[in-house]
Order: sequence, then structure tokens, then C-alpha cells
Amino acid sequence: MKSTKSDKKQNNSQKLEDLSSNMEDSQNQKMTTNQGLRINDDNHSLKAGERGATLLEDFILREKITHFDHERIPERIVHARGSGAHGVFKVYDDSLKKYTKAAFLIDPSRETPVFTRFSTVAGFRGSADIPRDVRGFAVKFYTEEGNYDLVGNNMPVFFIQDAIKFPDLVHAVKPEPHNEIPQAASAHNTFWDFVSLSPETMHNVMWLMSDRAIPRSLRMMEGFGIHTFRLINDEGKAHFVKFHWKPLLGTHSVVWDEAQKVNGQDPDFHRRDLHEAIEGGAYPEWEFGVQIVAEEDEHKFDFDLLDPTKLIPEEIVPVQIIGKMTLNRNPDNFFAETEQVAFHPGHLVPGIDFTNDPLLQGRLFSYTDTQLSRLGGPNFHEIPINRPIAPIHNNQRDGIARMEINKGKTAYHPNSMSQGYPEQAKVSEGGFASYQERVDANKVRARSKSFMDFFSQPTLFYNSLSEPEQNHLVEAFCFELGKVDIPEIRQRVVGLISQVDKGLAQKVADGLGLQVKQPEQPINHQFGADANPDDYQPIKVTQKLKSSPALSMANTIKGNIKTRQIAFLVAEGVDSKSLADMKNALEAEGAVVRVIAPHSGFIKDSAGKDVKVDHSFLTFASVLVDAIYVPAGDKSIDKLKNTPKAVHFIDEAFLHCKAIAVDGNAIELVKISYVANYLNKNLDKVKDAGLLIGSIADQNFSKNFIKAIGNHRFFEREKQGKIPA
Ligand code: HDD
Repeated sequence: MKSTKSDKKQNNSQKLEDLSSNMEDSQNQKMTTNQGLRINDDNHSLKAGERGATLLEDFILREKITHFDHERIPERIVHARGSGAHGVFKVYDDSLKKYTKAAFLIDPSRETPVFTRFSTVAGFRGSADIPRDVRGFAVKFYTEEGNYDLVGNNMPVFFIQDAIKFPDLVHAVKPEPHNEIPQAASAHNTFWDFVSLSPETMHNVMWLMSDRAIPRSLRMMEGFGIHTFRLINDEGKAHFVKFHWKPLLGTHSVVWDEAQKVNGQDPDFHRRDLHEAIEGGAYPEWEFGVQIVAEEDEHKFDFDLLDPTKLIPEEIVPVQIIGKMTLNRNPDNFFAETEQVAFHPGHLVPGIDFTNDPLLQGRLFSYTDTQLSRLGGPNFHEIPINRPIAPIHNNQRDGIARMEINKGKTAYHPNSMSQGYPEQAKVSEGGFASYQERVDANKVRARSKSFMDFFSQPTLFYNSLSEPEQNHLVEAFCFELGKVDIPEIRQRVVGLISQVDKGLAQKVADGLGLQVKQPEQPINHQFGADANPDDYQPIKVTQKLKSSPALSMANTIKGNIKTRQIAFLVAEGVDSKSLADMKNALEAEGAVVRVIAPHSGFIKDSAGKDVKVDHSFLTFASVLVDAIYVPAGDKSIDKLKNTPKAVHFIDEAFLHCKAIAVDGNAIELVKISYVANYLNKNLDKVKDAGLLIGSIADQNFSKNFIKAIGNHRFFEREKQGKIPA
């Protein structure tokens, strides 16, 4: 009987549930060994007498310890630190039908299960969540035609152009080999040495130095497929495509001083944020978009579409939004799912295909190879998180940790003994046929001249940023290069930056106490021993577009305060109305209120009611929240004024340009903070829209605070000097 669409849908969600099929109700279970033998005593090893030696015979002890000894598997060579979640993907309509036959991209009635893993690149598996780094953004679509993996990043370009340089790039950014320092950081000699000799890295380096490298939340990052791929329609016609993820909460970042402190205060900051949002039902959402280019237009751009260090400005080819991904379920078991998930850009479905981007081509080898050592053998596709919902039938057999018990007498093709099954599928039956791109060339180790423009898109990026974003980028360069202790490397990097923007180079040079040498010709050191170096030297193409507003986070979605974290600073005697009214107003908008007090447990408010304290000042810090509110209260404000950490909360939140609201006499806390000095003690005429001094009795007070939180940050403060914090 033919299955209907709704049968299929049910089937899919059933299969998605089955990914955690071993989850049984843990109630009424008896503890057993791995052979199913019930264990009578899990607390004592078998000994010769109560005080005697342990016996080798103790198979229960040995099984348990042996399993424990092998609990760790090799971590990912890059992207080791990651957090994942389950969800669904759905297209809005069939508008891509003329471009692709990939059913999950054109059938709005389909809900495709997904598993998404976000990651940092450089740090080890136990490293902190918010170093300055690129973030991985990998999505596995469990489609009915097989798994499709979009293994991208939160930046639209990559550091290098050819996969053969990937081990060099990664060796350069990872901790240095002699002392394994520094962890999860690019601010060290080897990374910048490699950059300084490889000008193609400049575009991604600019993104890495920008605020994009320190996202506020994994839920507030864009995602990019980076490479140009192909969409293939029913007639076999191809179009070039770039893939985009756009977060519905907007794209937001923290500031660098904050990021460094967060790593100490809560190394799991991003992981916790993702987990808590999903547990709380505030499911993260991204819209999926495509930039489509006709094959005939391949050479109409002032860069090469196959070059992964380039983006297509959205002002030239708009992003067409076609669907939405919602992450709605946390993994049941981190190891089984987030750690064992195996992505691969080569996991394709009919309707999507590759291009000759030389970085992508190399990736197509690397990902299966890495799973062999990481997951122990060729059967990693049988691990529940990696299993497709589409059935698997082939003649592959055996191997380490084979789960499938294959039946039948044949494991070869062609066969007659199994009536020829499994048989190949025609294209009309969903069989995958590679796009027949015409190839007519010499075999060479070389790079196309069209890849040699290393600077014009970094310039475009810099020109597109807002002033605060540009300033942060200057500071990031000064910080990173400040940690480089070989002067020649610093000087070479300043030379590269001067090719991007002279003013930027001057600011960085000033910060480092260097001169910008004029003219400083950057040299590309990536060419073969017998090649003519001149063929590989940078060229600068003048970009028609001077700036691309889509590249600046200043133009992102704002105003939504859902899941934003607000610290309420309170102490014994806090005004009950001041506390409750603001809490209700913020929670009605989906924000999360954290009550912070001098001690844990409970405090009594002005009405004598118990208020639960979420954290004491000892276990919490301003860097973990988006905004601060101080409710009124005679006794409570007296106490907070004598709590140095409460004053520090105000100063630090102000430094990080966050919204702060104080009700009534809570202004006293601001008066003794450094913020008052910054404002020349003029608290009556505050012009900062992010510092609200008011009264909860005024209805506009909470409304304005909500608006201020929705603005994310008030970077104008940075112009007027710094608050020490
Ligand atoms: Fe890669 C993992 C993204 C280039 C080799 N890569 C990995 C992950 C992401 C990316 C998100 C983590 C997936 C997960 O969560 O498990 N990689 C990229 C992007 C690239 C890129 C966006 C360029 C556009 N990668 C790249 C190259 C090579 C690799 C050129 C090798 C030639 N990447 C790997 C790997 C990893 C990996 C070693 C480590 C763990 C894994 O694959 O499963 O094979």
C-alpha cells in the first residue's frame, strides 16, 4: 500500500524519537552488567576477606573499570567544543521548484527533522565557550531521500582557498607544539606568522577580529554554507547557490572585555544558554535563505564564485528566504548525540551538488576519514544520531562495531540469487546522478589568477561596519598582535592591514607602537618551488560596491527581548511593588529575571514576603546578563550601597554598554558608582537612553526599559572614555 504524506510525517517524527530509542523508563529497572546479569552489590569489589586483597575473579569490577577506561574517544581535530540540539526544518512554499528537485527545499508540507551542532574551532573539547573564534554551524537534515549535511560557519568566508593548506592553518592556530599554549586563542605567534605570509587569510581575519567572533548567543548568530554549491532541477539544469541562516532574534555579540570575563564566570555560557532556552520553550529559530546565480552569470562578478574567501554581497544578489529551522529538543545524552554526530559536506541529496571550489573538494575527502579514527571504524552511520530516516540497502558488510544483522546470502551486485536486489535507482526513482560538468583541462598544481584579489572584500567589510564595530576591530587587532612577541610578524601583519585600509593600519600601528611602512607590498608565500612567484602575488580589484549594510550587525533585527537575561539587584527589605511590577512587565515580554542578592536562599521584601534568590553576588556577575534593574527600597539600597559587588555590577554593565534601570532611591547606588563620575555627577539630565532613572509608578518606565534592552547595547558610551571595571 502506498503511504500517504501524513503517514510519512508521522513516520519521520517517530524515527526522530527513535534516535534516542534506548531511552527507557528508568523506573523499576534493576542494575545489570553489560551482559544483562543483575548486580547485587555495586559498592564493593570482591575481596579475600573484608580487609583482604581484591580478587582478579571480580568480573563485575573489571567490566565496569574497563568500560570507564575507554570512555573517551578522540576529540574532533577542529570544532572539538560544541553544543547541539534537535529540531525541524520547513520551507514556506515551493518557490525553489524551478531551481531544485530537493524535496525538502520545495515541499511546504514536509517537516524535516534536523540535528544542529554549533562549535568553536580552535579550543579543545573542554575549553570555554566564548573565545575570539569562528563558530561552526553544522546542520544535518534527515530527509526522506537521505541525510543532507550543511556544514558551515557563522562567517561567510574562509581563511584559505585550497584544502591542502588546512592542516597548516589549523596547526598555526592550535596551541603551539612545544608548550601547548595558548588554549582556544588565535592571539599567539604561530597563527599570526601564518597569516602574515598568507594574504588570502585577510578577509576571514577581518571577520575574526570583528564582533562576529564573540557572539552573545549561539541563537543570535548567522550561518553560512560559505562555498558556492549547485542546485539542480528536474530537468538537470544547474544554478549556483550560496546558503544562509538568519536568526529571528537578530545577530548580536558581546564586547571583548566581557567575553574574557564570561569565560571565567561561566565557561559553558553558550551551551547553557542554548539548553535553557530550549528547556524553557523559547525555541531558537533561523530562516533559511539562498542567493541564486544563473550558470551563465558565473563570470559576471569581480571575484571568482569558486573562491571561498569571497562572499556575494546581498546588495548584488539578494538573499531569498525560503524556510525556517526551529530547534525544539535538547539531546538526551551529550555523548551519544552531540559528540558522536558525524557531519560531512559530501552527504548530499538529489537536487544539490558541488562546485569545483578547491576547499570544498578537499573537504569531501577529510570528513569520512576523520570519522574513521574518531568513531572507530566505518560503521559510524549506524550510531543512532547519524542514521538516516531513509532506509539503507547496500552490500557493505561487517567492520568494527557493526550493528545491523544483515540477512540473506548475497552481499554483491550484480547477483541473481537475490533477484538482483538491492538494485540501482533510476534518476526518476530518486537515484543520485552527479551534475555533468564539462571538464577539459591540463592536470596542474596551481591557482587561478581570479583568486588573487585578497584585499578588496576585506575593505568592503571594513567600510560596511558601524563606527563602534570598527573601533572594536581595531582593539581586537591590537590585543591579538599585542600578544605576538616577534616584531617582524607584527610588522608584516600591519603591512597586510594597510592593503585593506590605511586608516585602520595606522590605528593598529599606533596601538602597537609601530610605523606603517609606505608602501609595503604584501607577499604571498603560497606557491610551488618551481612556480613563478609573480603569478601568485596579490592583485587589488576595485569593488563597485563601497559598502554592504547587510554585513553590519548595527542593522540587524532589534527589539525582541525574549530570553534576554535581566539581573535584579536586591537585598532585605526591597520594595515589593518595585520588584514585582518590573518583573511582571519583563516576563510578559519573554525576558528571564535573575534575582541577585547578598546571600543565597530567600530575602524578605518590604511586605514581609519571601523572595527567592537565584544567585548571591558570589556566584554571579554582570557579564552573564543583558541588563540590570535595581528596585527601590530604603533598607535594601542601604545594604547594596555597602556591597561592593553590587556597585561593581552597575559599573561593569555600564562599561559593557548595557541597559540599566534604577527605581526611586536606587539612584543612590548609581551615585556612589563610577558611572556618576562619568556623567559628571549630573544624574538629573542623563542623555543616555540605556540608563533609566525613574519610578515604577510611571508606566513608561518599564516600557522604556524594555525598549532599551531590545536595543541590545549603547555603544555611544564608548566614545566618551572608559569606566574602569
Ligand atoms: Fe571543517 C569539522 C566547517 C573546511 C576538515 N568543519 C568541521 C565542523 C564544521 C566545519 C562546522 C564541525 C562539525 C561538527 O559539528 O561536528 N570546515 C568547515 C567550514 C569549512 C571547513 C565552514 C570551510 C568553508 N574542514 C575544512 C577543510 C578541511 C576540514 C578544508 C580539511 C581539508 N572539518 C574538518 C575535519 C572535521 C571538521 C577534520 C573535524 C571533525 C569532523 O570533521 O567531523 O574533518
